[in-house]
Amino acid sequence: MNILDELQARGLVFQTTDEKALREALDDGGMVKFYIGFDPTADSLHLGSLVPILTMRRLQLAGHKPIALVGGATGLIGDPSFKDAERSLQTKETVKNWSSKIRDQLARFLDFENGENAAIMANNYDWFESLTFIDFLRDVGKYFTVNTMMSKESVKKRMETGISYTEFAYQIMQGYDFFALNERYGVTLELGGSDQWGNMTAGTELLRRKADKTGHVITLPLITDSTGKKFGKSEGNAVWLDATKTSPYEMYQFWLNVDDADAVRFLKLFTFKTLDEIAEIGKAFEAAPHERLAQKVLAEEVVTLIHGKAAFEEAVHISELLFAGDYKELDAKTILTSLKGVPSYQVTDSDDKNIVELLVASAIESSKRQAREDVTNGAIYVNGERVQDLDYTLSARDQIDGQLTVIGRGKKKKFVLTY
Ligand code: 545
Repeated sequence: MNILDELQARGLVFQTTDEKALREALDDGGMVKFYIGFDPTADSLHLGSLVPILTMRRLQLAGHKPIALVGGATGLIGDPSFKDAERSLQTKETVKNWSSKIRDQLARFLDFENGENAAIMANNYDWFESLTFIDFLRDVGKYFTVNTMMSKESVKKRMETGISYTEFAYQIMQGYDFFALNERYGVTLELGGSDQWGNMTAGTELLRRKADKTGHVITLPLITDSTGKKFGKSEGNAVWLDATKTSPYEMYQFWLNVDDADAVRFLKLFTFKTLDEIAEIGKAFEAAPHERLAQKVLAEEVVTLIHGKAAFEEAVHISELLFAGDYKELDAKTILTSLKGVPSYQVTDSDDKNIVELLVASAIESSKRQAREDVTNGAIYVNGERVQDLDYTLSARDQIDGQLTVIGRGKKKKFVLTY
């Protein structure tokens, strides 16, 4: 199976330029140099970038040469693709800072050392920095008609609400990158999400007109879940690749909680398990969906890929401690993430710290009588440990990281006291 068939079989191909030509290029035994661009619009990549990143790796494993491009210049301008409104400009300093963070993240997924097809890191600031406005308009702008530029989806959508000349020009910049990377490294293929089609074909057009060369494009589908929702958010927040923004434990939980209807499809998109292996997993999963085998494999594969084996094992360990209610072994941040949405009560200095009084003050119990009964019966847990003494007084040693105490009522109900 060649790489294009493999990508198609995994559901990774949305659209391509002339498929026959693309196939020939990828099949003729030679190495194809290809690129994907990432604009530094934040200080970290998130799950939305993962399919493109892993696809780069798949192509590299198949012998082709990846160029990971950080948009140090395009990040200063702002891609209007699939944005309803004009982006606000970041300072040059911020973009520079974010560029280096994105570069470091990308570097972890590709092999930059071994063999002829070792990956290359590039930044389009390198060629845009010295390109003057006059040269840009004369040597690049001449190849684009405003008519074609206006027909691109990214621009058309904004015709009613407005688009600045700055964002309007974005597609030419991305188009010029394809040309520049072709000149520098012989790049002949660009990949990107389906939102990037217009920008990418600006590049193949420029290559054809300015250099009489053929460039190819593959777009990847934008991932949605089975309910049609945009994928990659957990409770409305992006799932970041940076462990300080989304902990490996949170990411692990994200994958464990994937819908049954999505799990096998996601194995094809997000893991390096072979299609045969995935078919096997799929069979076992269908026979016993409640065991969540597909989600477990997904969580293990992706968390290990992004954060490493040790972090994956730690995430499993944390999950087990949380499941057992063993809060003493955990830190406050992890507990708070796992107990999002659980009712909480801010304890003040004037609160009586006796267990019965606190259960009532925090509204965990509706009356002292009920509170006493639950304590005596052994239904009340402080940080996972049963407290049956009606005179128990909460003190500093019950505060995890000086920040919180988890109160359990029965096996299931949880409350958080904060300080
Ligand atoms: C710039 C110059 C080029 C080629 C591409 C670009 C970037 C491109 C773009 N891409 C998106 C992006 O998102 C920010 C991620 C970092 C926080 O805007 N114009 O930079 C996404 N891209 C990956 C996929 C995408 C796309 O990085 O292409 O479709 C998401 O799946 O939205 O010469």
